[in-house]
Amino acid sequence: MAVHRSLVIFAIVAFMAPAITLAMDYVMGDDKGWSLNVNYEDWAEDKQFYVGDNLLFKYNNASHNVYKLNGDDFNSCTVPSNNSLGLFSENYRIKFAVAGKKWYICGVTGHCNQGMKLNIIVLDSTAPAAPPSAA
Ligand SMILES: *[C@@H]1O[C@H](CO)[C@@H](O)[C@H](O)[C@H]1NC(C)=O
Ligand SMILES: *[C@@H]1O[C@H](CO)[C@@H](O)[C@H](O)[C@H]1NC(C)=O
Ligand SMILES: [Cu+2]
Repeated sequence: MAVHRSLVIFAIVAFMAPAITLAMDYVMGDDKGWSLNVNYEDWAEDKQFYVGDNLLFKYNNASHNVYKLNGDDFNSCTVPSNNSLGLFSENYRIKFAVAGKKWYICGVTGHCNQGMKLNIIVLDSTAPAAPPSAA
């Protein structure tokens, strides 16, 4: 029956659509980079991050750095004492490997409290999209 055939095709397209989404490259703060006086909550607000996407931190490493934290340390702006958790190279590119919440701050004294912090949720790109509403 024709109806069934078109439903099947629609279902296949809906199923495959997320899989063909291309990985995105994001630059933290766009042309402002990773620095003071940028609102990273605003920057992230209209973006949806997926596994496989890249996030590039561009900064002068004489002035800034990047630490990936857990949620508690993020909320209190606690810089880990373990230096090996920090990223100190300029132009640091992070590729999201697993879905979930991610927390990043600058570990220079006071910078996290002044807004150098980003809290995002990375979604699994292979998860099925929301079911289409019945036509
Ligand atoms: C510091 O972090 C690294 C990477 O997670 C880990 O391998 C190492 O054991 C940690 N060192 C201390 C003293 O916690
Ligand atoms: C700053 O970044 C450069 C280039 O990535 C690197 O060679 C240098 O060691 C870094 N400096 C510090 C203080 O980590
Ligand atoms: Cu900083």
